Amino acid sequence: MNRFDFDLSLYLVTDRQLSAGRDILWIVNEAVNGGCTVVQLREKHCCTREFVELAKKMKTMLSHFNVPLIINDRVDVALAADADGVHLGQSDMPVDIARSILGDDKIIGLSVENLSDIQAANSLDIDYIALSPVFGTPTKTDTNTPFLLDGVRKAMAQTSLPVVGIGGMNRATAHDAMLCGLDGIAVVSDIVSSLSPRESAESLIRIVRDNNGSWCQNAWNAINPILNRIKKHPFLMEMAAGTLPLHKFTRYLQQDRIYLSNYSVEFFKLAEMLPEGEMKDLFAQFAHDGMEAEEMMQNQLAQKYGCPDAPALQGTIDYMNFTRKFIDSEDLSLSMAAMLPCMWVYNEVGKYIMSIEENGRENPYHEWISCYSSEMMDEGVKNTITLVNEMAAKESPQRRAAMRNAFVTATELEWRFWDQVY
Ligand code: TZP
Ligand code: MG
Repeated sequence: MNRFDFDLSLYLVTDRQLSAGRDILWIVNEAVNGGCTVVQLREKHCCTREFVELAKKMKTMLSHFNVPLIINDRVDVALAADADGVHLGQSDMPVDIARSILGDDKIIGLSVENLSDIQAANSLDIDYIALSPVFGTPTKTDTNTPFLLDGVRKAMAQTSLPVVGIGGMNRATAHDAMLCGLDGIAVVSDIVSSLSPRESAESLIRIVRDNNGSWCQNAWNAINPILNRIKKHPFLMEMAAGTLPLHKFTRYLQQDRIYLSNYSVEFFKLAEMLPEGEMKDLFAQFAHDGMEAEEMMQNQLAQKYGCPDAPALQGTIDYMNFTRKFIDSEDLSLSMAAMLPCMWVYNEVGKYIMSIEENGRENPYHEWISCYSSEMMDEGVKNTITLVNEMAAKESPQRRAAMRNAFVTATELEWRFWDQVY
């Protein structure tokens, strides 16, 4: 079992009380045959000896399926049974201590109950987080305020860790929960109390697989709050209305010229890194055409409004350093994820402003708006999305989460880029 590559899609959490007197090993066996990808043994009342015995049997059984066994709360039991990891809550053993006891090869998962838990979790040596609870549930009543779907969406933008949702995850709710971008769902009652745990797991995994969305779709969902902030930024609103003071626009143009000269170099490096094939050709073509169109538009506007050279502002420097780090490390997937917002968000913003633009061609910033909303940009972004989705599909859930984080951070830097010149 590789700590950095396991599938969180359907995460079963056991519960003896809710199993209607049936053997837990039987339930788990059925559930795994039905498609569960992770099992957490959660025993709140049984004695340590029985817990260890059960964990050992379960570990043996699950190893035939290559499904990891996670032990709830008890680091000692996890070690005794050579389980694949532990799951800790906010009041369980601190993660750093658990890590020092378990070593570097075991999985550690952590329940997070709010956004500040997530912030804290981001700097811990853990492998996934569980949003707890997504919905209120009779299975566990001593929980914090539920995240609900909106909270899940927000949470997805706040972390580079893989994320499962727990609490009220079942065949009725899984669809909507997955569309919030979760990497998987953790389920108790809908499996363990089911007449057929196997059929229940089969239905659940189908819902998860059908709705786990493309990487790009999930990443796009995660930036939704930032994108809304960008669209409402006075710089862009005034640009759409044609009332943006010229000196603010030229300040932007100065920064964008600096940024673009760096971006175009990186863009071509990206194209070079791609494996030979149709996608590489399409991407290289877009790199060439896109950059040419942007440069032309910039020169046109610079001629019209003047644009003397200016030093780079901090937001420009930070953004350039952020993408450079990935490009220099030649990590193709992370580089793509970090470079994508610049084209995708601009294209989105271009189309949005075009739809609300006043005075059309009379708008002093019309060239800018039409450049980013052009069909060529649209097409290029679409092809890049396909390419990134193909790349992400080959990556582990952990790497996909890191890509999502790069994408979100780059989008935040986009916001700051506009904000710094306003
Ligand atoms: N942690 C947060 S909610 C919960 C746990 C263990 C129980 C989830 O149970 P169910 O039956 O899937 O809602
Ligand atoms: Mg606990």
